[in-house]
Amino acid sequence: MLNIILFGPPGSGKGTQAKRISETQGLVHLSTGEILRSAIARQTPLGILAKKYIEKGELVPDEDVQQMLANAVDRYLKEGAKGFIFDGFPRNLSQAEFLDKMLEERGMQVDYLISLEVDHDELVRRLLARREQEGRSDDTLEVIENRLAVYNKLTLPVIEHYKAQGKFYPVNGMGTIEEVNRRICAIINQKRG
Ligand code: B4P
Repeated sequence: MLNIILFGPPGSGKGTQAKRISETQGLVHLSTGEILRSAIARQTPLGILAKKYIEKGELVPDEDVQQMLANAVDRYLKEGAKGFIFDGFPRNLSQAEFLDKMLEERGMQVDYLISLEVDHDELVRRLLARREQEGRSDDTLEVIENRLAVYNKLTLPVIEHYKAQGKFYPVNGMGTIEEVNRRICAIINQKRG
């Protein structure tokens, strides 16, 4: 089992890189943002609730996201998953504590957290470019600035939680998708030995 958290602010490339790494490393890519967007599209009770938060750039309540994540982990474990890349989770300290406990109960652990570091202006530029291409409702300038503020206030402290466990690996997230991917793979390969 190998469980990696791919961490970083909105627009840092978490989703982009997690998808690639899951393919090359044979890990399940679990994106809470993607699961929530799918619930919104299907208009499930969770989707109807999540929409109100996502459109404002706020975090969806912990209990709902945590339950959703645990269900997804159990489903993939039943299918024989060999490990996970967590993308967009944990997003605050209580989610980090939940993740540690949930994995421990299943005989697993977070092996390490890879944190993508990107300048504020570049984050805004990438998300506005995505708005042009995909029209995501939370990629407007006002909502992007709120997502970044929420990240700085609630999500950044998660780094200290895993630093204290000796599991924190920062990566320069500036540059092309290929360049960033090579930096991430270098860490994974070094850890795998
Ligand atoms: P997410 O789906 O996680 O959205 P995100 O933070 O914007 O990251 P994403 O992975 O999509 O973007 P990426 O940086 O890869 O969350 C959306 C919302 O869901 C949250 O705001 C929250 O409301 C809710 N939510 C999710 N998880 C939650 C949780 N655990 N608890 C509570 N609420 C939760 O890419 C951005 C763009 O940059 C892309 O267009 C990409 O192509 C481009 N890009 C990537 N790398 C690049 C590079 N190197 N150069 C140029 N462009 C690049």
